[in-house]
Amino acid sequence: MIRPLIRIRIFRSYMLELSTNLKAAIERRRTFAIISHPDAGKTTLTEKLLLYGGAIQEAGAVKNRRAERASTSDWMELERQRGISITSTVLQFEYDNFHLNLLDTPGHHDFSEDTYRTLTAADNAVMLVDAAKGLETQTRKLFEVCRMRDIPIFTFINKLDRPARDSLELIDEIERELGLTAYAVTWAIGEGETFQGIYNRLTGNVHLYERNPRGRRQAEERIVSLRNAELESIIGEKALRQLKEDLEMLDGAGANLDCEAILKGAITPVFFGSAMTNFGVEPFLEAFLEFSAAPAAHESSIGEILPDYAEFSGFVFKLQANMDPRHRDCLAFVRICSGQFEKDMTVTNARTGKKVRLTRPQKVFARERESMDEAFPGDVVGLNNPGAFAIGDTIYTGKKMVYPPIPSFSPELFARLRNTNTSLAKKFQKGIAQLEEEGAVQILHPHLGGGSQEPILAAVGELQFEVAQYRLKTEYGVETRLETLPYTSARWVGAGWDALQKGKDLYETDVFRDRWERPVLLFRSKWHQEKMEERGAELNLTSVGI
Ligand SMILES: Nc1nc2c(ncn2[C@@H]2O[C@H](COP(=O)(O)OP(=O)(O)OP(=O)(O)O)[C@@H](O)[C@H]2O)c(=O)[nH]1
Ligand SMILES: [Mg+2]
Repeated sequence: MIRPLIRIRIFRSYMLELSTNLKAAIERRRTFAIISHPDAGKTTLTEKLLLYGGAIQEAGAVKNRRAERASTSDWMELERQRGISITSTVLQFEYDNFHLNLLDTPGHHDFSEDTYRTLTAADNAVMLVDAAKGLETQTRKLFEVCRMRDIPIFTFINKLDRPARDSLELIDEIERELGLTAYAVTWAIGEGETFQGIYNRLTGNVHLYERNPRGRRQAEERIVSLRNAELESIIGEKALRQLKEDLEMLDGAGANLDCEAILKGAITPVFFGSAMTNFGVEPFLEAFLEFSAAPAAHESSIGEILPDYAEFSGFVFKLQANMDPRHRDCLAFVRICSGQFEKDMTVTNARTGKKVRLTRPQKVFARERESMDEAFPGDVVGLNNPGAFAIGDTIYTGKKMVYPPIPSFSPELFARLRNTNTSLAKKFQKGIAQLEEEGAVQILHPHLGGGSQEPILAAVGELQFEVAQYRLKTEYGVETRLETLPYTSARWVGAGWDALQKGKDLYETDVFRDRWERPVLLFRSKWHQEKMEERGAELNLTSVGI
């Protein structure tokens, strides 16, 4: 029999050990999203980071030729056919005693809602820039989202193996257009045909690489100090002269690599390289781990929640069904914000107030998953509890709390989907409900009135319709026909149904319900929308449902 005092001591030392474990686990975690305009090379860089992290033995290509391995993160068949990312992907891997959660996002504007949701789960962003193109529209927009959250932003200037714009000019463009200081951590030696490697300003070393077919394996690397007298004969007199001139300019610019400023997102460390040939990938990863933010505090309804808060909490930022054709289930992706996560733990869903036992948590690696027993703040876990979760849900133990909602986008395109085979009505409905739940597309239901009572699809971009049709066909076996509708915008009625029913003239506006039974008005022109906003101030119209 253990005496009470000793029991308390044992309990205290057990709690102390738990909190020390938690702190150490948090320190080891880095959670980051890769963002940019389409085609800058996010999925390719993701693949190479996995290669250097030892998570894959051979890197696949985005547009794989026959018999060639496909990239890990573009797992969906349509992504592989098109060579673009459609949905964000979660990948976990280890590197040098760090535990990384990488989120590869789609760059295409039509999928930006998915990208924005995924960004809420990231503590750091890696912004890719195509060296030939410089900053592009989507990159600028996504940068602004990161800036609003003040997260550290690392810039990787990619595709140096192809003709590129002047490096100093690119740095200048980032500083001018994004209004932040850019500090070049690595610098390209040559470009296009003459791209030989990079210089690392942190170590004073030159990294020279050998190319291998599409960079399937780690690049053979030779590291030489800038001070080594043989460097000139290795890289050539012209390249060395250019490098020294550039470095003088950079040093003259006088910026410092201030850790605090990086963590606040005021300085972006810049790296040059080529994800395809693996040049500069490892020096980038090493510096990223040194300067990036570990999981930090999150705002909540009960104040700031620190990651080492003893109670578990997290939020659902993504749902995805049918990733594994053998299971055909739906996974909820949860970003853990505080406390230790354990298999079989019981949490409360703040939206429904229901308790849920998390019996089958999964570690996610693109479409692959494996069961897991524990996870820590910063980690993304996959939960398989059918119907229990919606995007934006907060789950917690202990005191009731809610994390801020995840913003949704205002749809601008509307269409009706017709099921061409009525005997498949059930499957069609199931598929539509699933796409709605995932937020792959929004579904609106007509409210009373004459005309068709069929639900309609609402999207930010055309490609969302295409993906919906494709997924209905491949995942549910339902062929559909798309009929576009003449609406141009939607507004949610913040004041609710009562206000709407007080007999306002709706000026040819149609009334719909969203999945949460909230009233939505669809307009046939900007003019109609503005007129309604002007005359119906008491309806409190908003561009998204809140
Ligand atoms: N030459 C060259 N091509 C590259 C490099 N990195 C990526 N690419 C190619 O650029 C194309 C787009 O690459 P992705 O990795 O799919 O780009 P992404 O940013 O993931 O594109 P989305 O996800 O669709 O926004 C592919 O054909 C890649 O092979 C590079 O370093 N050099
Ligand atoms: Mg991609």
